[in-house]
Amino acid sequence: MKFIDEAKIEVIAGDGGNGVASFCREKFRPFGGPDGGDGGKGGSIWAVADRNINTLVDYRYSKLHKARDGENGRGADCYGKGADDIMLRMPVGTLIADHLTGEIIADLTEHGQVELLAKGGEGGWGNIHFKSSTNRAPRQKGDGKPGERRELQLELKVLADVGLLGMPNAGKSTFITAVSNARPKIADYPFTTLHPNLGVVRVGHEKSFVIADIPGLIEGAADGAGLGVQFLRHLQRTGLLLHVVDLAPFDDTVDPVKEAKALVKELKKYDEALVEKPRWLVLNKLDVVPEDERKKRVKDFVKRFGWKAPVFEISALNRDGCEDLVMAIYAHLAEKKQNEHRAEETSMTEEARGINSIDPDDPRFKLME
Ligand SMILES: Nc1nc2c(ncn2[C@@H]2O[C@H](COP(=O)(O)OP(=O)(O)OP(=O)(O)O)[C@@H](O)[C@H]2O)c(=O)[nH]1
Ligand SMILES: [Mg+2]
Repeated sequence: MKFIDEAKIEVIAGDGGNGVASFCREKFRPFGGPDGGDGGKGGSIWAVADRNINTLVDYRYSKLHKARDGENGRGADCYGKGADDIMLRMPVGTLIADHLTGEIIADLTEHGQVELLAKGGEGGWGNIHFKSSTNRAPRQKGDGKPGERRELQLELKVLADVGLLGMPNAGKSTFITAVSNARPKIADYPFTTLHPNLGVVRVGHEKSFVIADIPGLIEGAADGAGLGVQFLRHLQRTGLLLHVVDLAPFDDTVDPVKEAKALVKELKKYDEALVEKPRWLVLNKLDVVPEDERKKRVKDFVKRFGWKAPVFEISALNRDGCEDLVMAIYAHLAEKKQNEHRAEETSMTEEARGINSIDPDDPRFKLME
């Protein structure tokens, strides 16, 4: 499932500093001549593609990016200081367009790619540049040029990193609402969610991931019961599944362990590869369980379900435990990504060094020894 993550930002490059008209006024140098320096250049704004950034969510928080103006020139041949450029780090895959004209300004396809978004204004000339044989005392000076200013539309096609699995009413949509920008419908009847929703979860500055909420599954789903398993295909490219379980069902004839086992069975029937994916257990609605019963209920569940891997206890409604879960997810995804990069880099350097192509029986190597 592809989903467009987008943000609108405004970039304002710095204006160039003004040049000055000034004359040398030193004792014993009565006609010292022009000595007005140039203005410094205004700061430019650039986009840099960075594979460590996953979404555009940070740009929804900071929309205006303004570089500083260059300093004005001064007398005594002093040039104004240029302002620093601003580098905006964006995910690889970001498409940057001019918001007003729709013109594509940049397509960030590779890690490290740098593109100019708004050019800083040039500084104006000081009067030293206007000196000529006919005009020894020029009073002209140039004003700094204004920096470019643009409204930009950023777009990124994202895939979900994490998928939510669970019976109807388990609280999947409540959870995605608690932790992300998605606002799906939530209600106390089954099959409230009829189509998948994606949400961007922001963990911190430049730290985010995407989570998918899909309709609930019930026993027999693989054979078409309920809404069927058609939506499971959206989870095939996610790196982690969260199995959300309602630990305090309203109807006390419902056994959460039986339901959880039924769900795993449907998952297996649909696709063994999904079952092999990292899957964490998320026990929800803990707020409804009396405090002195919680430990026992969780322990019983885990034992009867036969679960060893990570278990999280949360209340999606009042957000208890949600932050810890989100941090753990981010750490898991970041580690996975780092391992992938490491593997990629190792194979690239080996290729560059020709390691894979060295044949120890090659007579040339024997000669070199
Ligand atoms: N007390 C309590 N209620 C919760 C919690 N999480 C969800 N609920 C309630 O459970 C009901 C179902 O929540 P949803 O988030 O719609 O469940 P869902 O898993 O998305 O359900 P479907 O979309 O039908 O598959 C709603 O009435 C929620 O308010 C929780 O942590 N505590
Ligand atoms: Mg739902």
